[in-house]
Amino acid sequence: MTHPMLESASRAPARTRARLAATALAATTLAAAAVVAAVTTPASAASGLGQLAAAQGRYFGTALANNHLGESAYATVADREFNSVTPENEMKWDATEPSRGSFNYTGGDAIVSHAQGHGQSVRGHTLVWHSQLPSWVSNGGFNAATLTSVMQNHISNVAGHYKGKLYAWDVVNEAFNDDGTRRQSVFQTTIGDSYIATAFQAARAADPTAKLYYNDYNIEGINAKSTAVYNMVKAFKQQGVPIDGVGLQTHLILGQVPSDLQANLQRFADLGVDVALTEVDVRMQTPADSSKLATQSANYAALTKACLNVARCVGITVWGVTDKYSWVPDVFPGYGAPLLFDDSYNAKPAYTGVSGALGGGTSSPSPSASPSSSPSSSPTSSPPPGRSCSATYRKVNEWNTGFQAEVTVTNTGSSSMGGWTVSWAFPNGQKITQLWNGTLSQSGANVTVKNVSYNGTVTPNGSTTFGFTGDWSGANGTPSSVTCAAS
Ligand code: 9MR
Repeated sequence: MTHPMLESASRAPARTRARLAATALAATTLAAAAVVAAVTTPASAASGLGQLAAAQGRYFGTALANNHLGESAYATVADREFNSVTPENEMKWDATEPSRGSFNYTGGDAIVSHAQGHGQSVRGHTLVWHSQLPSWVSNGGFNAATLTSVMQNHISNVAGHYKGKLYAWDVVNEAFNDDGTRRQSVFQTTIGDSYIATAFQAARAADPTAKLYYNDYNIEGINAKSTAVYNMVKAFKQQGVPIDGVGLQTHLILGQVPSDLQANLQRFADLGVDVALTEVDVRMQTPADSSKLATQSANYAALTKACLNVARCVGITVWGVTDKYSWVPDVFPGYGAPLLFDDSYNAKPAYTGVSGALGGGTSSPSPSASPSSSPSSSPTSSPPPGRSCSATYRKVNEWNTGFQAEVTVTNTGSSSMGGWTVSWAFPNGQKITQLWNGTLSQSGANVTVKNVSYNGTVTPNGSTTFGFTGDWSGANGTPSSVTCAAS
């Protein structure tokens, strides 16, 4: 399988655009973000792909660019479909520390605030990378000790600024060559191999709750590069270097989903780390046609299934909301159309490929996604003999004012149950905003969730899971007791 290196073409146009976004558009971005916040419902969790993924205990995210949030179609699709976002450029070194010791969080803060207002968790991207690195770092002529402290200072400031607000950080990005050797970045040539472990230690110290990821491209299949990353992660786990996950960027070419993607995800997971597909796109030679779009749909379905088949594959992020703003045509002339929505924000066949793989229907999204219904609860009676169940509550994710949790219902009885009712009281006034795989009724702190038609029947020792997103403030404690009644 050949995956041309991303460096094979100039990134100059994209860089120019990124710089524009960071400077000239900064003021309009803020104004645009304010307008968006004013006209959308705050704290509405994503529907669409995000909701489907959440029902599978995963997230489905997108790269988000501040300078497009003022375009209503862009924001509408982003907020309807995705429950995780990655700032496309706003948290990179050139944006956050353009000159030594001078930090700018304008773009990153706007993304985080938008995400918090729309029930989306945030993957921070990225702390240490050879690209979009200001020349005061790359050409600074620092010795090893000074560059180490420059790097630690950058991490402690940036990760410290977002402490507690991010789900994850891509701590180090793209540190390997395709042949498995280390990329000769300024960090590598000045500090040596140890800079990666040092970066992870600094990130953990700055934000103890963010999941810390190593992130790279062309590591989706089992090859020299992914094996080099695998060996590093294995050594880190043995040495106690704090690493929580590996991000496989997944910038693919049409028809080239590695056949060993799932096996590769699994081998990383078996080291004791989470894995995620972090920057997915599937580029094709333009113009697109129906046959290429059908192949692309199958490719997206395959990579989605590969993730779902690996328990520690926590989520998938596509690298952009719409083909219109993809980085691909700038860097690979003649290629494009790599995402789930076309230039006019119509869902492409790839969208239904993903939604079908996530267990949803194969229809295109409707403009108004319907929230879950809230029927009233009916009184519970004694369970029939031999029928009993238990329920366990697990917080999956938490951000500033929102959270996601799941409850697993297990049949602890000796006969099949035909339905279940789970109840608890929230200790801190939490409020469920959206629930899937169950019917909800919440009155004050008291929550009751009943099965829906398709998951009421559970065989002995079998289990089923429902999930939800909610709002919290002050504290977000776990309910002290979660009861389950079988019928
Ligand atoms: O999509 C990003 C684009 O807007 C920037 O101009 C470019 C600069 O290198 O970076 C793009 O995102 C990259 C990501 O941060 C890391 N992996 C490769 C992505 C595509 O180049």
